[in-house]
Amino acid sequence: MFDALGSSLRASLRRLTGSGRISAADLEAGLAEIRTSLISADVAMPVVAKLLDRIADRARVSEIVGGLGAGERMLGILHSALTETLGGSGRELDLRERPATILLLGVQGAGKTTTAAKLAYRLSKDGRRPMLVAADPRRPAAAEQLATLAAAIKVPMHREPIGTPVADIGTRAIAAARRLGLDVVIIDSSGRTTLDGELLEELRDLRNATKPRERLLVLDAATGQSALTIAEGFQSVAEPTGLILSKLDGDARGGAALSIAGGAGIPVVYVGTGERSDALERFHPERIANRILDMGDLATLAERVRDAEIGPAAGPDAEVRAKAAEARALRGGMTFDDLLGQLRQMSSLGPIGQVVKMIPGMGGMAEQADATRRGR
Ligand SMILES: Nc1nc2c(ncn2[C@@H]2O[C@H](COP(=O)(O)OP(=O)(O)OP(=O)(O)O)[C@@H](O)[C@H]2O)c(=O)[nH]1
Ligand SMILES: [Mg+2]
Repeated sequence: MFDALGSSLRASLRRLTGSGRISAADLEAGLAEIRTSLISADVAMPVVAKLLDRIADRARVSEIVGGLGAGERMLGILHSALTETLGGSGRELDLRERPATILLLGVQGAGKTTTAAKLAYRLSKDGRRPMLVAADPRRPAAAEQLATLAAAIKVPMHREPIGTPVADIGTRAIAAARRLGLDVVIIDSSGRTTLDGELLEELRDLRNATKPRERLLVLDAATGQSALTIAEGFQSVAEPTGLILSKLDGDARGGAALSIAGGAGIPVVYVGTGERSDALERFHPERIANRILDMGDLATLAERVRDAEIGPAAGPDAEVRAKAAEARALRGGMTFDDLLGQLRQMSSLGPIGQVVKMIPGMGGMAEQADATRRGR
């Protein structure tokens, strides 16, 4: 993800800052190039406009024109404009209630059920005790799918016979979670190809009965800008508190994430990057901006390493070692041993292409390697 957007933005930046000094005309030309990069990566027009305004304002304020060190400052400006457009400081889920209730919403096939399992897996790794709830009153297959996923990640699941009203499923599930001493209830609702009245009514019932503090709208990144229309459709009945962008692994150009995060007015809390239950990442706007600009994302890489090292096979001091490695990585002082340790863990970290790009400067190298392979 973000490959095409990242490489064309970086190319514009290199051309703009190659001479070390930027004239007013250079800046205009640079902004025009950045605009083209964004549009060809499929970033929605209002988001393009917002981003360019931010860049232009900051460039003027910092009097970048004519100054020395313009390259670094321009990179800094682009980075902070991207971070802000992607949602600023990001957002944590509010899980203070006991049990905390999370309702997952979305149109058919958006990735709700898969995401419900991913979220349960992540929360149980974080020391929570989640329960999954199948709240599709019509399709037996929906509950079956959730049951299979729940069994694989060893998380309890609540289901009721077909035809049970969703409000009853919700309230009984919460009561069961309380009885079992579970602290998070994740409700997987049913999807529909269109946002018809029946679906919206069902969601309203479910919301009224369960009063979920978190109502997370799952949007398929591959649907691009139409995801924004879907988000609007859910606004009146569910008032989503956060977005989860699924299938970001398929968003090669990277425009969808930027369009949705910058255009929906609802913070993105997680992104799905694959079909496996561990393919869910917290959405940190700043880290994503790092990745787009090939400044690496060592923080996310370090978290993945820690998650992998604290798996069941890890030794007693695994957490201590992982924390030390994380601290070194964040200071930029990753040692060869750390890197070696990480290479050994590679299979548990996810696809190697995704991992390599989190290392500063490696995104560009991966592109060069691709280009060489293709004989360019
Ligand atoms: N590559 C990839 N595939 C995903 C991701 N999230 C979900 N999928 C796939 O998308 C398809 C639909 O996912 P579901 O979780 O069943 O979607 P849903 O919203 O529950 O669908 P309905 O219940 O029918 O409305 C499945 O084949 C998933 O494996 C992701 O982050 N990456
Ligand atoms: Mg489903």
